[in-house]
Amino acid sequence: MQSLFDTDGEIEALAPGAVLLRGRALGVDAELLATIEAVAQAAPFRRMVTPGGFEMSVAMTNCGAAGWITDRKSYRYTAADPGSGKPWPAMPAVFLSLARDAATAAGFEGFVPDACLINRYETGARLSPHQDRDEASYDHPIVSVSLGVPATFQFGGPRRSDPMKKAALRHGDVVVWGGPSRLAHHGVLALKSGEHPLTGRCRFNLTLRKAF
Ligand code: MD3
Ligand code: FE
Repeated sequence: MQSLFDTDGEIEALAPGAVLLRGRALGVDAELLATIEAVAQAAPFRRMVTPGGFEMSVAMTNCGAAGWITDRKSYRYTAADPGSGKPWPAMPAVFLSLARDAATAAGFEGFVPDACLINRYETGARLSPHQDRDEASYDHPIVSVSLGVPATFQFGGPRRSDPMKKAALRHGDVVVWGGPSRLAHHGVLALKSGEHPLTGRCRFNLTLRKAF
């Protein structure tokens, strides 16, 4: 049902090359969450350590041919889960088709991600501003899907000193970042206490990329 006040279905340009597709994942939200649970059974969520020695507040796992990790050595993509030595779980078809459809809607045709980082935020978890620079090429967009408790996202430009804007990312929102926005600095403010019927007190974010 559509009310005057909801914004689901709207398409908003956040910046050149950055497109917010409000509520785009709502039709498959339960399927995405069940799939996250299945991935996490094979490759559990864990809080990784940065090269600087800090434990991240966001818990992470991956699926697809490539998975993003950090440890004392570096930030990088690996074909295997360092926790188990086994390949990351395969990229689920529902992730692949959502990413491709969203990229097409944003003007990036033919996007085929090989990596999906799954972030799990509990109350207080945050991601400080950074660039996504560990991929082999920056010619492909990145698709992100938000599920559960809403978060405030911040994004700037290619320079750390560029001013940052804020946007609320709610359950079902999809953002596509490509072209001139591909190397924008971005982060997520500390998750506020909240509850969502499908995720409890958590927020999940899928980040679909072409890494290799
Ligand atoms: C802007 N994740 O995992 S997704 C990350 O909500 C990450 O968990 C955030 O940043 C999250 O690296 C934000 C939105 C996003 C993803 C990639 C981008 C924004 C981006 C790449 C370039 C510019
Ligand atoms: Fe990022």
